[in-house]
Amino acid sequence: MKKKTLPFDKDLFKRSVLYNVKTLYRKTMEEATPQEMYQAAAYAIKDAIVDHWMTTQKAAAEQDPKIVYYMSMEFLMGRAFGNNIINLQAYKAVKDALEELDIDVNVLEDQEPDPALGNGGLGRLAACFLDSLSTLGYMAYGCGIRYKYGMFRQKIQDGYQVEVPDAWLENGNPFELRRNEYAKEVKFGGYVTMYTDDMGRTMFKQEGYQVVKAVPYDLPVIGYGNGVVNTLRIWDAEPIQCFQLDSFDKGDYQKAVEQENLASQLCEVLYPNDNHIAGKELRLKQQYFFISASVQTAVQKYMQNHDDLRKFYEKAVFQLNDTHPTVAVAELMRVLMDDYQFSWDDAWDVTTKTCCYTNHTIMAEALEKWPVDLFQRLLPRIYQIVDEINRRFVDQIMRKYTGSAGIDVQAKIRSMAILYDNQVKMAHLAIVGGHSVNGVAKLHTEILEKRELKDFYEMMPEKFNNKTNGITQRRFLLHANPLLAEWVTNKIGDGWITDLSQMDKLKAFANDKKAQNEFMEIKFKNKERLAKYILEHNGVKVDPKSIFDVQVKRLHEYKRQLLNILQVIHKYNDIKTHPSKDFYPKTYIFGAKAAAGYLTAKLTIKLINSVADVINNDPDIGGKIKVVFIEDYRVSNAELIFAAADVSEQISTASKEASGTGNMKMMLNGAVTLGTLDGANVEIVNEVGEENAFIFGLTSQEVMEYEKNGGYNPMDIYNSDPNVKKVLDMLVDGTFSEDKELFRPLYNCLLNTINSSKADQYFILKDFESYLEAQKRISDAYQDKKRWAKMALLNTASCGKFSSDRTIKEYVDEVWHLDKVELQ
Ligand code: T68
Repeated sequence: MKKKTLPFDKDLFKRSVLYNVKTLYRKTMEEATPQEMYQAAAYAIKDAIVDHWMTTQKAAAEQDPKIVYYMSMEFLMGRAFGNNIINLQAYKAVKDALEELDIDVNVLEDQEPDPALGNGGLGRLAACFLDSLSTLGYMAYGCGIRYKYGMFRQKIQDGYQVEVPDAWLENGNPFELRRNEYAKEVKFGGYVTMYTDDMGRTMFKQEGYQVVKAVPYDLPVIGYGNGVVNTLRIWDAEPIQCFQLDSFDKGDYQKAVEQENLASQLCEVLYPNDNHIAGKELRLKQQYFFISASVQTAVQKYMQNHDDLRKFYEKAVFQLNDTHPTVAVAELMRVLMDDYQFSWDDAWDVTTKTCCYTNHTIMAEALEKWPVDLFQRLLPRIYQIVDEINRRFVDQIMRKYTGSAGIDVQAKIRSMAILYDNQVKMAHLAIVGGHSVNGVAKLHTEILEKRELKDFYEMMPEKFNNKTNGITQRRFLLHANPLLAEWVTNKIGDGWITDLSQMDKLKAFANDKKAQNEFMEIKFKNKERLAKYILEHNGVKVDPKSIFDVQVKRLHEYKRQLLNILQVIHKYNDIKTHPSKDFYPKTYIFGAKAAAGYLTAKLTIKLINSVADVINNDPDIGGKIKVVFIEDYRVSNAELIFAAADVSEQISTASKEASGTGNMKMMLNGAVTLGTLDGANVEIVNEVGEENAFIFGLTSQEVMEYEKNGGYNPMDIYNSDPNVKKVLDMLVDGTFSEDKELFRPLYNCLLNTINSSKADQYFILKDFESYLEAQKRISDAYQDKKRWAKMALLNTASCGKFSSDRTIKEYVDEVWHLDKVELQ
């Protein structure tokens, strides 16, 4: 039976590209620049999308399904053009049409800036979820911020990271629609007054505030092959125009200027921190800005075709992507009580049934807390509501635990109150104000339940659940690795595109010599593709026959890029001292952005580049190892990198990486995991089998045990392990920099001679030996071509669980309870 595919009119597309070039630029195809051609083609694709978009919205209006609002400060979407035509099932038609116009689709795709409205895993997860929601046919809105500048572009100068603004909107965004008609007002500051309404009720009102206009821009999110198009709605801030004159007349010129400044600053730039909260006032403003606009929109949309707002939660659910959108709890309360005259209890019932919270990290520096005075000054009415939520919750704690044997009620309040120590604890507000709390991998959820959020779990176990992360195979295989995608389809059909569990069928080929050869041949071609990119961008020639050992992710101490580069230094020493020893060539590939103010992370980047310089230019090494730092790691080059990886470095300190998703993307592309038993690695190893992964290091139990007992003394290892001593000494003996002191801070992080309990907080030296040994096992395994091919193939074959389609199904079945929208 031939499967139905979406119709796509290739000739119309061609005509519309020509027409667009003419009307947008007054040019012919011959005169147009590649950027202009890209714009023309993107607008032509948008035309095709809009039809599906309208059909979807019409069907949704008729069928009235429940909608999920995925609220997130970050959506790391990556380029849209290629992904859109893939999901429209029009990639080939578009490629052919463009060829007929003498345009290479790849060249065109490279014209698109990579929208980087996110830092890393959390933002990319949001993007994968939207893709899955549309593909599965559920109605969803992504709600976020249209940052003028996204994640900075990274330049490497003299080995150092330099941040360059990311002006992604410079040439406009052909896929977006400005929806002025849905603009909302968002209020900041001022004070709260009380009044009695016509019915004699006590009401509250914010006065003397500043106001900005929130204007939504809609981006289409296309389901694969089903015609469903959802909306990513990102908000921009604009000054309320007429106000300026009015207030000038009233002599309130100062305020008018302040409002204008506020509007111009609000959406200027994404905070570039991953797993770290800077606690800046503007950040809280950003949070309330997009949440207030989104909550108002959701309520108004519901009220268009329903009359009983007490049943709001039957048609809407808010998923809060970490604590950053948590003011949604109080904002929904405010709208229900102040705008719709709900009683507290009715508003609370609706709010808790609507909100759900996902935790993405246990890193202490990422826990969001706001000083009460700042919070109260900026959001006076919201603060009042949070204060009351807290009062009632503390009351509940006291009622539950007072008189219980062996329970210290004050300790419970200390650990769970929303307001404590003059701080607003956003995670606590999210847990109390919703009905679902989830971690992002089994181990992570267990750690939340047993340790980080233990008291909450004991008090309200029914709220807790796990949703192991996933990734979309449409972007990370079908688009990123067309050769492998085609091979998989030839072997098992194309069902995997929307049902990744079908990858299991590939297991039948694990011992098939021909299949193994084909698989490795494809990997080789992808390595050649990456080698070309590296030559072009780094000027370094790498050998595609060498093992491509890859660690790409944000730079953070807990992710332990430092462990990796120390191991490389050791390998370098080893080859220098034993030049004739058999050693299989390896290319170590790094890619990582460091938050602009994170000095240790930035210095680690410099170290990697300095080590690369020394090793790549040392004739004694003869190319046996190469080290490459890929500049400006982002979604678009990630697609090339994942496809080419042999080894996937997932080496975080056990217990610190909540899940990881790069691990899944590499597994999908047939890379073998070299990792600790952390985050989703645990589940990856479970799926693929221990014999098809390389696991090393302390377990999370062991790490947590050490932490409880004040750490360990790395000096003991330094003194007893000559390998470790030599490598560490090289950090400060001038081998990698003329200035011997340059890398001293990294040395001191590992060996804090003043305070040993502050030393090596991420257990790098503790895991060093075990890591070296795992690296050796990898090199041995790779030389057995058959064994490696089988392992790599089995990784691809075992990745079924890690589709974001599976994650979304679990959210739908267990938390959101959405209905599918049916298109005729
Ligand atoms: C990541 N978190 C987790 N945070 O580190 C990763 N933080 O293990 C997990 O796989 C991923 O989330 C998806 O669940 C982040 O990416 C941030 O980016 C972030 C941003 C702002 C403030 C704090």
